[in-house]
Amino acid sequence: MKLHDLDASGNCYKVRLFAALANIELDIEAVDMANGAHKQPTIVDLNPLGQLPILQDGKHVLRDSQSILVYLAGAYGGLAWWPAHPQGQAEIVQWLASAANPVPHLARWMQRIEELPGYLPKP
Ligand SMILES: N[C@@H](CCC(=O)N[C@@H](CS)C(=O)NCC(=O)O)C(=O)O
Repeated sequence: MKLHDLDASGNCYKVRLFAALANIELDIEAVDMANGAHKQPTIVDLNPLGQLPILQDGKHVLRDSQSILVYLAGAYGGLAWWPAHPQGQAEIVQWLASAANPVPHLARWMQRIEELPGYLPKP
C-alpha cells in the first residue's frame, strides 16, 4: 500500500501517525513538492487537485487525509479503531471533521468562548 507523502505536511503526518499506531505498513513515496512534482501527471492523474496525501491500495486510490484515515481504520485497523455501530463511527467522523480545518475552527471556538459571560477575564 503506497502513501504519496510530504514529510513536512500535517495531513500526511496524520496518516503516517495512524498507520504507525495501528501497525499498518505503508510504502512511503516522497513527493518533491518544492520542485512542483505534485502538479505533474504522476500525481495529478491520481488526484486532480494535485494535493497530498494520496493513498494507493491496489487499484483503489484515495486523495484526502480524512478519507484515508477512515479507510485504513475500517479496512485494516479492526474494531478498536473503527467500531461496528453507527454512533461510534459518527463520533470518529465528528472529530475528523473538526481536525480537518483546525485554524479556522480554533478561531471560531475562541470567539465563542470569549462571548460566554464570565468565562474569560476581560483584558
Ligand atoms: N483536504 C486535504 C488537504 C490536502 C492538502 O492541503 N495538502 C497539502 C499539503 S498539507 C498540499 O498538497 N498542498 C499543495 C497544493 O494545494 O497545491 C487533506 O486533508 O488531505
